[in-house]
Amino acid sequence: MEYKNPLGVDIDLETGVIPGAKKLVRRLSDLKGYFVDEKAYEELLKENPVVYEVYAVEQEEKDGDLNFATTVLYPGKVGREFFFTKGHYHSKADRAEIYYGIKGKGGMLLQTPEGKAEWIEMKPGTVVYVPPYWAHRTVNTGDEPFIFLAVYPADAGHDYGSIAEKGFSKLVVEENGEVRIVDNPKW
Ligand code: S6P
Ligand code: ZN
Repeated sequence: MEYKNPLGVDIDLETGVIPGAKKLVRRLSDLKGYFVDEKAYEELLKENPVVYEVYAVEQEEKDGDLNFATTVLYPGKVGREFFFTKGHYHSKADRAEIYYGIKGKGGMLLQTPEGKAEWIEMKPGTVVYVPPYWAHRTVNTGDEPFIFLAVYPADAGHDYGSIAEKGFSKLVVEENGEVRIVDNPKW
């Protein structure tokens, strides 16, 4: 029997960086078609800001093993919609996930394949359980980076297809200085 080596790493709780992790950067240009206000999207695209970064420590895609990753989701809006991650189902749809809030303010939109949506607010210390079969997207509703840790099965995979096409049934927007969860007119 070959055993893997255990590993301990210290997440920088101010920046979300995991030393030695694989870094992924998502700019606004990677989120084409995701925001409802297309005019506001084209306008902000001139600056093409970084929307989020992911620091992932991933294993081979085998059942029983675990991956973990931090996400640093920057503050900002496209029109009235707050910056968010793409959002996905897991390719193995029955794989669950745990999120843990580290810094900043935001929340998670979750959705079943039938379109039933839930919004869960997150702050440092919040644990969110993502049950099997629910799509999940995080949203930064604050004015500083929203940083969190995700722990997920190594064989979960990411299925971005249907969210890229249809989005979520709800939008997270700012209305008169308040965070509101409203119906997605394009759903
Ligand atoms: C992986 C986990 C997170 C996200 C990350 C970026 O299962 O849910 O690490 O990958 O927050 O979001 P997305 O939707 O672009 O993968
Ligand atoms: Zn996931």
